[in-house]
Amino acid sequence: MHRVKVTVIEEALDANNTIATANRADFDRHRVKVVNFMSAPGAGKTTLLEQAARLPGVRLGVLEGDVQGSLDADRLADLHIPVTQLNTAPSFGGECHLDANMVRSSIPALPLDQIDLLVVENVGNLVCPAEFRIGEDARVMICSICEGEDKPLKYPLMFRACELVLINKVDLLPHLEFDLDKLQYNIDQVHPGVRQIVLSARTGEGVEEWRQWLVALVGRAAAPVAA
Ligand SMILES: Nc1nc2c(ncn2[C@@H]2O[C@H](COP(=O)(O)OP(=O)(O)OP(=O)(O)O)[C@@H](O)[C@H]2O)c(=O)[nH]1
Ligand SMILES: [Mg+2]
Repeated sequence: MHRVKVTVIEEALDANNTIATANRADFDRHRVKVVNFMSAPGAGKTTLLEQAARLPGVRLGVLEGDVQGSLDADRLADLHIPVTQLNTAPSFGGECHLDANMVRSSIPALPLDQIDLLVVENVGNLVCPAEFRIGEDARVMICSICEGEDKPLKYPLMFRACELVLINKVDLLPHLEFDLDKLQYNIDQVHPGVRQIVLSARTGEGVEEWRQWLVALVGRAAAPVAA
């Protein structure tokens, strides 16, 4: 019985990967690089996308994933970022993450010929989004210092799944009992050597490094889709 359960989960993830590969083929055909942008709710995803509104030589588009509503999409549209809303309720049962099929359903609405970089803001959640590939070139997460130094140890998959970890809200360090070195050590424990950028969307500290990382991604040679 237990074995059947495991098989079903594996088949579901295989099916997701097959659709992710089809998504990636569509993105590659349009020469659009894709970032899967993940974090716990409120870590600063939309705020850091607002900071990426005008990247030199890069036309940014955003696919905004939320359970419901368009609050974040409205913020980005105010900055003239082309943004497409993807709500998981009601079409996808109010899921707490985006998967490849949900992203596939949005592709006809994306202006792929008018952008170079698509950032998919995933639903705020530190667990499930990391389990589903969507056809991205890179996965990036934010850990804000309000969440505690222990989060890499408690939610390791997200930290392992990403090639870049943004440590946000460091402007709040003087007001919190928070050990930044300990967080960085814990991140390195679960994902040795992963790139980390310490920043504050509030003060702008470190934000230029984040912007440059996005610009460099667009110039990166296409890599095969990871399984
Ligand atoms: N002090 C401080 N506040 C920040 C910083 N970055 C974001 N915030 C605030 O944190 C709150 C949440 O930021 P959002 O960008 O909406 O977070 P999010 O990850 O997009 O949230 P969801 O989409 O709901 O998961 C807002 O009130 C932001 O103004 C920062 O660097 N410092
Ligand atoms: Mg947001």
